[in-house]
Amino acid sequence: MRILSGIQPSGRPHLGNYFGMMQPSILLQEQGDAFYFIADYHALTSTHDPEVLRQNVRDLAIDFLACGLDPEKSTFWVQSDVPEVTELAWILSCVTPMGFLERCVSYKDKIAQGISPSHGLFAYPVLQAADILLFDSNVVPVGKDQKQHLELTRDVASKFNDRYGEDLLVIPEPQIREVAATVPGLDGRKMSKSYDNSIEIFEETEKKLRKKVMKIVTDTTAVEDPKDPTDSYLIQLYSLVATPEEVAEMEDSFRAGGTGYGHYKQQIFEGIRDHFAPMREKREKLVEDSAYVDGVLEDGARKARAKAREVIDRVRNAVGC
Ligand code: AQP
Repeated sequence: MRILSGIQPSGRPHLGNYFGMMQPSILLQEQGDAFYFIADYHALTSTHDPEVLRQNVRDLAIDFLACGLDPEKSTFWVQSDVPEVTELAWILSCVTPMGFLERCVSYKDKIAQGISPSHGLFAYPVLQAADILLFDSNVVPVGKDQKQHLELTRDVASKFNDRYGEDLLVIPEPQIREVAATVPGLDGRKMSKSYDNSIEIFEETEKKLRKKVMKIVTDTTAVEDPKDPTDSYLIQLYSLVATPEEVAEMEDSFRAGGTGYGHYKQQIFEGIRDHFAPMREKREKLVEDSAYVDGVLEDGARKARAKAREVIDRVRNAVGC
């Protein structure tokens, strides 16, 4: 089973990125042939400063390794080090009906946020399809926001196979974990780097982390009144870092009343701080060892490229190029 996923170096990773994609990817590296990459070509749609992009790529590589990505078990590379992906993206573009892309909500979302409507932003899901199909991927761990893009990938692969030959491209399955399908941000919308509502997994200081957690929106129920734990952002965030027993205790306390939201936020802050403490320690060591990080990415690119060549040769042969 090949597992594949990617993450954009468009800023520091947050709880949504971690619980939606990084943590499941790390867990899955025990169960199959794991392929993970840093999507720098994708980040070009929003990050236009080359120095910032380079720094983000390096930081994200360190973050992912600190969180438990094991280069002995996973192939880990930077997207642009395997340029065959852009070749496949073009070939797939030629089988992708415009209607598929016009339906994608993420493009409309980004435009609404004020990102300039480039062709890259519009065609982004085709590059994403190429990312996945270039490696014969079977399983793709992602957050719920990527569900539509995964469906598009499957549809594009089917179109390609219908036109050029059955079984040429492997049809992948998304894997979306219920508990972290959409991690809420400070304002209750999806946590996102571009909504300015995120809690980074490695906030600079404990004080900053606490301050952010204290900003999570809540309703105006008085301290003494019972509170509804259903659909509470606080419960959703706590579930990510607490045991089921601890979550049940918080839910009971909500229903009983007599405790203010500030108290729950303090528990969430401590849960996040403790969850990431060992990773933060590992990160500090990795920051000092850039030769190791470079070596991991170079090695990963070599392995990923060998697989990519196999698939691109098969595809070129099929289309007549
Ligand atoms: N809030 C979230 N809940 C669950 N999963 C999430 N992911 C992102 N936000 C949440 C998952 O993280 C993976 C990598 O995402 P990405 O950085 O490549 O792009 P994104 O989905 O667009 O994440 P952001 O933070 O919203 O980035 P910007 O603002 O740059 O667009 C994906 O698997 C995603 O599902």
